[in-house]
Amino acid sequence: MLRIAIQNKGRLGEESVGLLSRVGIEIDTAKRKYLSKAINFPIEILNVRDDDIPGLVAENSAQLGIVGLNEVEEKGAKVNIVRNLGFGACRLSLAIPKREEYTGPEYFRGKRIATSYPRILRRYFEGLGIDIIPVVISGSVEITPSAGMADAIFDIVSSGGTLISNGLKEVETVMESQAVLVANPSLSESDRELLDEIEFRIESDRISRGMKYLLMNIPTESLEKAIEILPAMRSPTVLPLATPGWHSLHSVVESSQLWEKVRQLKAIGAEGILVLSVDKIIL
Ligand code: PRT
Ligand code: ZN
Repeated sequence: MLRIAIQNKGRLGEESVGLLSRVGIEIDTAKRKYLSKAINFPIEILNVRDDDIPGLVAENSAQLGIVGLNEVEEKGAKVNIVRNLGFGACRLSLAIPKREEYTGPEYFRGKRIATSYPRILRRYFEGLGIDIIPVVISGSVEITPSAGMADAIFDIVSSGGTLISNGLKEVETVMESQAVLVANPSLSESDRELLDEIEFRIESDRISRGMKYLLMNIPTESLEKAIEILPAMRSPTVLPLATPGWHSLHSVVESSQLWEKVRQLKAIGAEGILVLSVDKIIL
């Protein structure tokens, strides 16, 4: 049976369950156990700490996993990165006390840098030929400079609020990260087929999330202009209304462009505009 490892709680847990549910892999969240079977897809869900996911997938205890790219890189696990999943975005950055003057990466020569990501940190400075002193710590990295335990930190940043409230400033971004779907490199034929199906569904979900379905009535003389405003997947659907001189127009637009398109359509006489969410788009 194909098995997918996801974070049991934390920042990625809920989003991982949400993504699986949107692609038709439902888990009974009321009784989320260490190992549970999906209700409607031949897959088992393994709920674990995020640190364990790269290793479990590399050892084939789970064939798939959802985990931050930062964890995959740090563990150096032999897994295939199948795709980005568009959530859990963050970066791994170097930060120093804000009163310090930053002079470029040379600043860090001989400095103590606290981190939970020693492997990525070492690799970065080895690449630059700069010797540093890693101070490995598993949590609360941001307090180490003020506690006199380190001169700088190398940690995950998303909004940057934690750095600011600890009197630190971000000076180098070493890596961008987000949640990724990972797979064991030697999947069986049947697991490969299931992964293809999951990937196909994730892609449909991704496309549809940024789209809205638009329906409106449009005066027939404005039809051509309306079709120019709305570049649909092939072309918009146009249906004559019972009232002469009017048509109904259906199309799909990117959410980010919705209000601009609505403004343009109203300007050419569109009426009764309906905006609907798109559940899935299968191209
Ligand atoms: O218990 P378990 O080991 O499973 O969880 P964990 O505590 O190790 O991980 P968790 O749940 O905190 O994070 C899981 C993954 O979420 C990380 O590996 C990243 O890929 C991703 N992620 C995204 C983040 C953040 N954003 C983030 N902001 N992980 C941690 N943070 C921390 C950051 O270090 C800072 O201390 O959140 C704090 C707030 O960040 P700011 O910059 O918004 O203030
Ligand atoms: Zn963790």
